[in-house]
Amino acid sequence: MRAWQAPSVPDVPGAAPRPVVHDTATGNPVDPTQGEERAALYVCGITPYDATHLGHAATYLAFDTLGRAWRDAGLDVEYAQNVTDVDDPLLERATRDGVDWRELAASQIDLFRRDMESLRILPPDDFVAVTDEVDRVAEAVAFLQETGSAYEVPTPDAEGEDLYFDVNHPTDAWSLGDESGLDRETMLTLAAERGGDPERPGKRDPLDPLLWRAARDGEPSWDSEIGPGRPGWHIECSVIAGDRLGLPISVQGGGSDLVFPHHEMSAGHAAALAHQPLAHAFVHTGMIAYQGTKISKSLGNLVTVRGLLDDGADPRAIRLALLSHKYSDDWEWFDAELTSATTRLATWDAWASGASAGHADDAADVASRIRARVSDDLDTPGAVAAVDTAIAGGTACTPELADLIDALLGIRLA
Ligand code: 5CA
Ligand code: ZN
Repeated sequence: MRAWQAPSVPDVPGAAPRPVVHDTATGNPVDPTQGEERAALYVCGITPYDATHLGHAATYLAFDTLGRAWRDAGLDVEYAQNVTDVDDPLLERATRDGVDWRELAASQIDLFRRDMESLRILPPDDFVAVTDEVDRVAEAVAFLQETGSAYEVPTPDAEGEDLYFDVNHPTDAWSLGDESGLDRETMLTLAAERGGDPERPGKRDPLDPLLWRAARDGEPSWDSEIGPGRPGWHIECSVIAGDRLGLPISVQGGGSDLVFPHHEMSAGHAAALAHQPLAHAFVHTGMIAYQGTKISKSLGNLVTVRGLLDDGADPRAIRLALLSHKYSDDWEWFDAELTSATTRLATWDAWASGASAGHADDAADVASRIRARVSDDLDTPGAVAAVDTAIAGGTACTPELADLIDALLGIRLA
């Protein structure tokens, strides 16, 4: 599927250090490329049933920053992102609003593209709709069934049977808990909250996730070698990541709400399919809250990128507001965030346009400092502070320094 238009990224002379990121699975900082020249990134994409909110924006901005840091370090980056364009929340919203689910998805994907473009987020090389990959998912599920990792659960309300993944079937590259490190009780709670169905009768283990949902009346379905139905959630990401990037990838990314069950189970599926770990690192962004609770389409406490832009916000200020927080922290959005980012941006713009004279000798040191901060687990607040300090200390903004700020922070100063 078409992604969105790429922003220009200046090539900046000099070398940046290779980025190190925090891996959720081990709890350690790692170079997820393991010294290779190629970095393969998969980020879990949207379920397109409502507008892009600031939580989404912050998540895609964090991985945009990682992509920029890798490029600045001279690596070849390959990036794939899915769109969950058939799943329960989307179908439920379409039914509630009396619209066709395909039209709802198409319109929200379009909005997402526009928002990503406004924020100058680097597009993925492969932007993949799950509805375009149904055959591949069915093929993978058939393989899992043949090799003993998938099994049927009696499904009286469908013609065929739903298929589930057996989390206890041995694989050589994964066992339950490897990615999330959670205890079983927490897993059960999270599975119930995040799209799982631990109460469903007939499963071998309550934690076993759905791989394939047999066709029901009134639900979309596709004919396939395993009968008519539609993909489960986690398998889509395992299949798309493996097909587009090859396993193991460098980074599997998404918000921390995906640590369990989504990334845990995606890793389990990948291991059962390919005898490979899904990723060298699992990188998670914190959850952004608004009015005291996590921003969520289902909760409805949305601050959308579109809404802020329509109210006149400079997209660079939205970007700067988000970059002023550490990607992995949970934090709360206050309307004042935008006000202070707008003020900061005006100061930066005036500085870059040479409004105040300064000394250029240490501009290169400032550039090194920004590079060092970003490559250290994407410390964008540190990079923002480095610019603030440079301005306060009377450093002039050279064209090279402005280019570096653009290349790494994605902000083109006036
Ligand atoms: N389609 C699935 C992933 S395969 C999905 O989670 N879609 S989503 O639309 O619900 O979320 C898209 C991305 O935004 C995910 O990476 C999710 O972890 C992240 N996200 C959702 N809410 C927030 C939030 N409040 N703060 C930060 N990131 C968030
Ligand atoms: Zn995903």
